[in-house]
Amino acid sequence: MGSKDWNDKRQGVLQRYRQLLPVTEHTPMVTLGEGGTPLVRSRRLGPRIGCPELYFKLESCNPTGSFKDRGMVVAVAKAMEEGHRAVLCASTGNTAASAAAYAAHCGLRSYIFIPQGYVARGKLAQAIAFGAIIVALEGNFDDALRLARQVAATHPIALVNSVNPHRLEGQKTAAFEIVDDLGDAPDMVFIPVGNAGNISAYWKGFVEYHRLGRAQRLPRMMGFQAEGAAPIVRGEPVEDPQTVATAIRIGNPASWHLAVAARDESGGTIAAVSDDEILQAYRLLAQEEGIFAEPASAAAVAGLLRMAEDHDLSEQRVVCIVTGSGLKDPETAETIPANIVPVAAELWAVEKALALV
Ligand code: AN7
Repeated sequence: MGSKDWNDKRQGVLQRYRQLLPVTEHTPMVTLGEGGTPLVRSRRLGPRIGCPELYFKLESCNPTGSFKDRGMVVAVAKAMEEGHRAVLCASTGNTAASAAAYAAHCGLRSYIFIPQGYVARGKLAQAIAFGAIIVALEGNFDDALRLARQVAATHPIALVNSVNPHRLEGQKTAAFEIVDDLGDAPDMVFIPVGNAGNISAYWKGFVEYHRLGRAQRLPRMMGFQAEGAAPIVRGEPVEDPQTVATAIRIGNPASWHLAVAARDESGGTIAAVSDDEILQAYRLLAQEEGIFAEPASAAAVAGLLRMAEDHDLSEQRVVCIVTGSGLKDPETAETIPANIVPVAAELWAVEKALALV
């Protein structure tokens, strides 16, 4: 890899892909270093499940620890270009953390609507640190999004949820990077589905690169919802969605139709995985690969593990999207039985505790 390539990856999403984004001469070229995330080849999990060519796209390496930064940098830059002084979003946590970060970077106010009691601690910590005004609603994400849309419709505040098309534009750049790294699109992309924006954005990105001739083929989009929050799988909104993966605790996704189109046009699937499968995948990913993902991201890995049981993946090039960092959600990590041994601060005691003597 030459030094030019190295620089490219650190330019930020707006600069690196400006030709394929809604960038004008008036767009502020903002960046916190988003994008250019690693595509890491599996060393243990892939070979073990009969999928020797498995990669993880580490979106957890973005500035606020999730893929949201790719779309947020575009949405916030366009909000500034349009003269807005404030941004607003509903969020299960990651969108909030990202909106608050880019708003702080640009000197905008940020308003964040969250479902009270259902946002992981790390995400809330970020929103607080970035100085967002946080509205904790007695309702779920779907209530928060409904109210955010109503407020943005009647006040001069930019709505930066993925119903804002600039968000999906930014997020599609992750698909560009995968093709840039592999030289072509993979056979399958495994990805968690919540509000259904990201699966739609990836598909848009792959299709655009294919049209431009930068990819020779298109992947199958394999999306996964949590069983207790699986409206697309059931074919109807879920009134009271529940899952350990709070990021995707969403009952009525805004990009429902786009996600179904991505599934059908790509010949893929959208299926549900249980919380037990999510937590098992969460642990495996950490302990077999050294990748600490949040539970929502593990839903995609859970989907892959299940598919590997009755499908031949030996000739398939597979990419699994690690959408957010495990550090976001320390409560879930603390459910894993820990190897913590209390020992006196003496050499003999340490050696004894480790069974070395
Ligand atoms: C880690 O932050 O909806 O299907 O408000 O945080 O595009 O919604 C987060 C979603 C997957 C699902 N993985 O993506 C929010 C929010 C993580 C996430 C998803 C989310 P979409």
